[in-house]
Amino acid sequence: MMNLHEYPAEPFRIKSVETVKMISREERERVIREAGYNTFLINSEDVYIDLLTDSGTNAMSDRQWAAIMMGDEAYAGSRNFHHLEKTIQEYYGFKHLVPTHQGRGAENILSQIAIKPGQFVPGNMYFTTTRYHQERNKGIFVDVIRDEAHDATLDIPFKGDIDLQKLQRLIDEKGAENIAYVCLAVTVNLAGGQPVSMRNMRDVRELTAKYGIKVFFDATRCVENAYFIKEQEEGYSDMSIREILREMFSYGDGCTMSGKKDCLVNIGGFLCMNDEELFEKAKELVVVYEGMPSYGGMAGRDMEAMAVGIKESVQYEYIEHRIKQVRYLGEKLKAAGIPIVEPVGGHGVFIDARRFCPHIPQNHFPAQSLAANLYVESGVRGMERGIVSAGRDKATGENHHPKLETVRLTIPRRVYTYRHMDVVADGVIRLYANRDKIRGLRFVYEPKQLRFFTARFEII
Ligand code: PM9
Repeated sequence: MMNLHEYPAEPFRIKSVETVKMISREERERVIREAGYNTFLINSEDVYIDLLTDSGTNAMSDRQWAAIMMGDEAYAGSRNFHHLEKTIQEYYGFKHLVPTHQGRGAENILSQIAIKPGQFVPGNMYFTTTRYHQERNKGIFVDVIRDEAHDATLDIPFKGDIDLQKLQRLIDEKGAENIAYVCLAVTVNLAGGQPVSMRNMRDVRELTAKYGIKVFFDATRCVENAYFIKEQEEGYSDMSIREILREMFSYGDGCTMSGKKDCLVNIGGFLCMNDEELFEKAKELVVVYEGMPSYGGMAGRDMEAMAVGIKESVQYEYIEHRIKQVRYLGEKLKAAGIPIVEPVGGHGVFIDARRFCPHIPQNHFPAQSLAANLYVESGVRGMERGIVSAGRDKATGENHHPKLETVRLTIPRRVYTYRHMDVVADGVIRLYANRDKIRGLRFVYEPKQLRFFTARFEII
């Protein structure tokens, strides 16, 4: 039995609501067929509980909406830029800020200025857009996450850690001059939102410093990572989330950030760095791809809301509720025998499609089909995070075959209640009872880049 006292009530009151509706099962069957069995292609009006992503789906606070009215939309030198810059310096500790329209805008610029053709970019598991920009700039991504991260069944802390031996081996084999930088993601999205320990960050810093290799964080879910450190790593329980964040980022040279997640806003991102020369290069490119260095890809009002969001995100009550609400859904599913990635990570629960649908081979896209079937069963929209998301090897054209074949039920921040989580769990449990009826899929349209967004399928 789950102890409900472990799960704190929502640390907010609800001031504005958005009505959701459930369409009939027959309608959902039509909708998913017309969407080519890709949950990205469903209209949100046809979704009852939307767990596609935690990206840009945050509910902003009254203070953030008030900040929107404080937008200074000057083309140059907006006061909101200075507020955001100061907030990032204080809360994250990086010197320079380059605002972008979202995370991939920052990845685009960083990859262009920091990767020379043929250089290797070690990282703790790939992320779709991150690897895309690395490869587009002729970098070679190398996965140096610890092996355990690829095993859905292992319930151990800090599965996002970098394997230092793998990193050392790469440096020895390729030469430090052939490593562009280390990309250190906190948390690791595709491993199930798994955190990285402070100790590992410190060790990675120590190792790379010996060779003069830079470390860039993918800071997208850094606050969630900080919570896990406070909860689970020795020596950190008395430190504030804010202090933990500062220590984390002291082990890096900069970061890319999708503000649509842990900055609690709906749009925006940034690139940060301490190095003056790199900053000059980044500013030269931001005017090409985004906008003036003082707004990049964001409106003044959005920078203001982001500055407020960063401050709210480190409040303990907020982040404790956030992590525990996700855990609640995971524990409910586990108690019903549903195979999920363990332990439950920061931003969502990942259903293990290999064990849910053992009758469907990976080449027939079990997770893609499971996500489509869950939508029909319950009106809940999740997302495939498996072979379809992994795409093809650039050199050989063959499909990557990730060990993790999952459906991600991603929880937007401050949007849904525990009762919604109950409804989601009930839907998954019903589908599990009928799992043998789920069938594999094949492509009818496969885009060349980031195929998962717009691919279409049919039932085999
Ligand atoms: N993540 C997500 O749903 C949205 C795009 S993929 C459906 O998980 C990391 C760790 C991310 C991320 C986006 C980005 C890119 C970088 N790193 O979406 O461009 O999870 O703001 O950020 C998504 P943007």
